Amino acid sequence: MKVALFGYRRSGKTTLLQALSGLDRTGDVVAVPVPDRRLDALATDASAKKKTPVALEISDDPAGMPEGGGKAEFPESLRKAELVMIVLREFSDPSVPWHAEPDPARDYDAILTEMIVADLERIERRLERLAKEPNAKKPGTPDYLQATLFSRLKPELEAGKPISSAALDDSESAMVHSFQFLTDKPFVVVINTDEGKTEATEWEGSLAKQGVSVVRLCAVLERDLALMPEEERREFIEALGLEESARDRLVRAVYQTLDLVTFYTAGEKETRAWPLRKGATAWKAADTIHSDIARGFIRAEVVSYADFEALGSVKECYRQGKMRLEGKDYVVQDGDILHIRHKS
Ligand SMILES: Nc1nc2c(ncn2[C@@H]2O[C@H](COP(=O)(O)OP(=O)(O)O)[C@@H](O)[C@H]2O)c(=O)[nH]1
Ligand SMILES: [Mg+2]
Repeated sequence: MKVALFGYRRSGKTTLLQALSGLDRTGDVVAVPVPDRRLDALATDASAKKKTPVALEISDDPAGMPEGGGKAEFPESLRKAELVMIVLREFSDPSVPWHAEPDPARDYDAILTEMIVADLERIERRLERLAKEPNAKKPGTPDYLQATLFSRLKPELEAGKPISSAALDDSESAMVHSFQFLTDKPFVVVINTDEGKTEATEWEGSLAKQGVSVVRLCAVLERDLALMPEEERREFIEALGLEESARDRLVRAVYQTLDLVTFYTAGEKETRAWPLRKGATAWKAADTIHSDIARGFIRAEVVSYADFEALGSVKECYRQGKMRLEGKDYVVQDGDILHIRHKS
């Protein structure tokens, strides 16, 4: 699960990455394990030697968007990411220079505009190439489809609309995805604010209505929390009247925005959590584990998490007939514990 941070310089991106990873020094890419109580319970039940949570691979943006104009540079890691976490600064701190009065809505618009311009340039370049391509004039060819699709997207971008808001069918989406456009990606917006400013603004509400999750946090506070020993941290979180750390809230926002569920494979050697697109089938789950397992797919043994929780162990679920055999097209449910029977 690749996630990229983006935002202005000094908006707190690197601090946020430290908060997420619990490391005071980070490289440009950090693996952030998703905290998962269900995985803990399953690993204990299986006496697992190894427990592997889902990991978000989060890349920093070392350059950052330049303040006060100047062309933004979009790193390769951002192009490759499945989701962009846009960090907006709201905290006021005279010791950290900033280009203007903090205004997350203004900065979001500026960032979105830069991304739209970058996508537009890409589309224009491609359309110029296609104009010289005889195939692009022959209906039914991939070049023709691309030329028609991109000609349709161009005015949308020119009107300031992100690609993600365009209505595309499956094959069009796939074509668009392969170009790694920036505004094709889902966003999670992080408002980096002063301690205790938890009240969402009207603007944030309107973003949420567009399907963009917004998380408010104070990156410096979260980083300090993340660097504390576990017990101390818990006391602190309680003392501050917080229910959960921002890391948990952010991970949830990413999961929601990407429309993911988690399924599990439970074993003594390894018990593992896997992310899967909501609505995906058992075959897709098998393919997530290994393409060989998908190729040899026979049946999926499925135990639902609710049954595991009620009976306390996977073995007991099997004993009491709570294991179901499902075929390739079974739609995997969040929390399902799968064992894929396959030909090798
Ligand atoms: N007061 C305050 N300072 C912050 C906060 N987040 C980051 N900073 C400070 O702002 C400066 C820039 O942060 P950094 O994470 O390096 O920003 P980046 O350029 O976006 O990576 C650092 O001195 C941070 O300590 C915050 O929530 N509150
Ligand atoms: Mg930085």
